Amino acid sequence: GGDEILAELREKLSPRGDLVSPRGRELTQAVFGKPLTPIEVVETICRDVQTEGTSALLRYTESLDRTQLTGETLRVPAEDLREAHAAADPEFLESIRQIRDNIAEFQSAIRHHDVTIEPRPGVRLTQRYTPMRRVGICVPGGAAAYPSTVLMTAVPAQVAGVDEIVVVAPPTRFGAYNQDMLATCHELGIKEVYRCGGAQAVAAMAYGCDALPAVDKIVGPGNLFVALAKKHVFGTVDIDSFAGPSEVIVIADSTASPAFIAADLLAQAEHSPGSAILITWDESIIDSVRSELQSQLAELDRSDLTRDALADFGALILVRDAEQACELTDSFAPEHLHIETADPDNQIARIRNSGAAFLGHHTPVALGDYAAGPSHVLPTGGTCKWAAGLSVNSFLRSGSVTMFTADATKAISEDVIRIAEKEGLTAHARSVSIRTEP
Ligand code: HSO
Ligand code: ZN
Repeated sequence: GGDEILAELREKLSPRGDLVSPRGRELTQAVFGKPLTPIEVVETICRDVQTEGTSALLRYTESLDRTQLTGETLRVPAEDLREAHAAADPEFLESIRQIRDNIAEFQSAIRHHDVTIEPRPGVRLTQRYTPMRRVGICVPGGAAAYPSTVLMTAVPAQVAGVDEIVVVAPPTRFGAYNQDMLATCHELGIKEVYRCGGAQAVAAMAYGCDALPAVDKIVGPGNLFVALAKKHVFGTVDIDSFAGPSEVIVIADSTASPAFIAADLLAQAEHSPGSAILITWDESIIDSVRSELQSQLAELDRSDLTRDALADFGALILVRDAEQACELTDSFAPEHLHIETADPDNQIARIRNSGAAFLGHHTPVALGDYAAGPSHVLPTGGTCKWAAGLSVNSFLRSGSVTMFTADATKAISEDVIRIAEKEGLTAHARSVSIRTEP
């Protein structure tokens, strides 16, 4: 049944921080002198960066990322950012500006605004939202360059009004040396870009060091080590959601195009690892999608990686009806949900859990990945049951503001004093009665 297939996929998709892989054994032996689990690696790195600061950050950048840097060369010089921007394809920059505007328009519209009520005369209660001062963005740089991730994280932070935005990317050609990524940073006015990644970059941003002052919140995707490090430093700083391998569930009926569906599944699998699941109640769709997958795979640049990801993390699931498709989807709680049916509004209304939903035959997830407006940094692994995707509101901290007049304090004083006395906190009671007793 669909339940078992999805449960098995969830299991396979959950990265294990407590196991030593054969490759991990070799690597950790070389760097740490003994085999360590990813969790132990992250704890060691975070502790060292917290106690030793910049020197530990540089040491791990050398031993893990094979790049020798100093306190000065860690940060990308302003002229490198300028040059990357000057050398960039003007059409690429035009697209970056257009997308920035799309993101900013949506994020401004959904920004929380202060709410004030006057529930009784003389009582003013406010919930106010103020931007965080300084935030750090992790940009991945392992398997591919992601200028889109800079847009999808930095623009919401800018709309929130964050004062200082820091970008860290590993010192690789897909990371901090990627000209498209640097040009994007410059276009957005980001001046602080550091050549470091992994747990050491997260630890540096959380605890701060001479070369990289601490931030208040760390966001953005990364590999297992980045994810575990963010979890480790949570509490010292805030973090966004836990991001593991990317996922999509496509729900389709007989009105869907098998060629479109196959293209959508392949786009997700291309992330490699990426999980692509089709759920349909139309048996013929399954066969035609399967053959479309075969023919389209051959045309792709990353066809080997994509084929492997499909084999490991893909599924074509036949269900009884739309009802069952919605139930299965809801319990899986996918990062991305694409409903390719005649009446997608009907199905989305019956699904509580999805990180980002895309409706209809003409709304591929890639629109959201690159340009629509909502951020593509989304909760994976079923965590959208309680976590939201990144947005402008992720960069606002909030607090309450209360003000009472003398009369209003008098009016509420009896209740306060009664409860304070129950708690045995007579000083609390007195701080009210001193104002109300003649
Ligand atoms: N689908 C990814 C985002 C992305 N896709 C970046 C292409 N580039 C996670 O939502
Ligand atoms: Zn994507």
